[in-house]
Amino acid sequence: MTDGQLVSVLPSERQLRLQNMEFYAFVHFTVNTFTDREWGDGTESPEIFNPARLDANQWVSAIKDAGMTGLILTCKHHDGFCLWPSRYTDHSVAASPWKNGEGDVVREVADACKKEGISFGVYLSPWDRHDLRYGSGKPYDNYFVDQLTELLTSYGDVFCVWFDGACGEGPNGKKQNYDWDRYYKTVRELQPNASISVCGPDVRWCGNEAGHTRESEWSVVPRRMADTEKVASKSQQADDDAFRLRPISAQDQDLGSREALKGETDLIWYPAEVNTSIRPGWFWHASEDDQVKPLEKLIDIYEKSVGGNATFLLNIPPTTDGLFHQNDVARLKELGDYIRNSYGINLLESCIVAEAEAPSAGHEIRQILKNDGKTYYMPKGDVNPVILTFKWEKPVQIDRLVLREQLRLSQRVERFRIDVLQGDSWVIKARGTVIGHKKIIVMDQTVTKGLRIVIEDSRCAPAIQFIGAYGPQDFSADE
Ligand code: FUL
Repeated sequence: MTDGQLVSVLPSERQLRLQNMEFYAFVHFTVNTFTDREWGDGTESPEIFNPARLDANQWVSAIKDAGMTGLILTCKHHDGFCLWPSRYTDHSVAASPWKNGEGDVVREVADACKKEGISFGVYLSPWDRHDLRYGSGKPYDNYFVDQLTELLTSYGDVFCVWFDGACGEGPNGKKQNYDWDRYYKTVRELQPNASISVCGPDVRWCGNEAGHTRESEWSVVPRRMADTEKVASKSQQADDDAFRLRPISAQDQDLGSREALKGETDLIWYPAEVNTSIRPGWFWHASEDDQVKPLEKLIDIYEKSVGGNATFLLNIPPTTDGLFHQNDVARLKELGDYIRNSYGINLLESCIVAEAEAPSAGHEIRQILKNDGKTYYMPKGDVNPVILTFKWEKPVQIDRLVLREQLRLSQRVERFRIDVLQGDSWVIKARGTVIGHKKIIVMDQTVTKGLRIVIEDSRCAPAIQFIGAYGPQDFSADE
């Protein structure tokens, strides 16, 4: 494919919106919380569900403190228990002692989100181990679509519908061939702004649940990455032969380089989401109260996911009380404080020189120092390398850089380097590959009076939307 063809693959508005949300919460809550299990088998009695102190405002306030922008609730997990009083089953909160069967967790969470300006999303597990219709074909599809319709029409705006591919039925288990097209049509009709994630066309599973990220995360990938049946089985072995191409897997390290795209004829914009839990399990277990991920680990995942051209979906499981545990709440606050403190003031706004070697076909260089999402610098003509130079009157201390591309012009940058001024010479400080929505570059603390971004390779001309430089200014040096 030519460079022109590669950069003609563009995100939809809903994909751009989701990518801009960057960091949002997963909340896993169901009967498993009360049985101390990760997967329920569908035989749990609704009698056990009684989160006496449930307070969705506490959840929302904690995720806000972390700097998150949305919350996706497991409205129904694999065990089939519904957190809302669904008209289509009696296996729900309506049959539980919680609020005498008058409660609705989905409503409480959706309302708490709305009040605080947090977007609300729903997880509805296709795999249902309770409902007898599962495995029957159309009758189950009807049930699933009815439930989806309830969720998408009764609780206000939904930013994301998260379809999980997990199914542990095994070879002798029930087999339900989901009518994905019908599910997608329902979502598009009822909530056109909602992203359909993972087993869906808008957002791609990153390939693991441990928070591992790729060095070079491309959003332009072969269309066959979105083959739902293969994503659903979480292994893409299926029949790649049919494509007469190398097999492709959600776990592959390289999904979008020129090399990886050789021979591909059909590409899509399909950005990655990194999903992991703040604890070892997705659901709450008292035994894991002291296993909340360390702050450094969460910072690392944040900087490599949000700062690695992916979104970050971090799970926090409420306890049997219906509250986030104090250890999780404290860690979320620490993470949010770190993000706010580290990426608050863009040191480049105070530079005295901000110049590009080539004139811009987009906006002036100073305009990309404000993170408004709209502007971009793009060199006029065929320029390589593309060099952007910044100088300060007095030395500054830098330990983090943020680069962003203008995604409305696709993902273009393939290789870049960062130089800093030491005395009168430019010294290479860091190297990187892709940028995409956001690249965070963590460097040793450097005191300098100059910074250079050198784009060494890109697909057509790069369109740089934002550059930020950050670091604590508590140093004493003349440089
Ligand atoms: C997996 C599920 O089996 C886990 O329980 C959890 O919901 C995770 C996010 O996805 O496929």
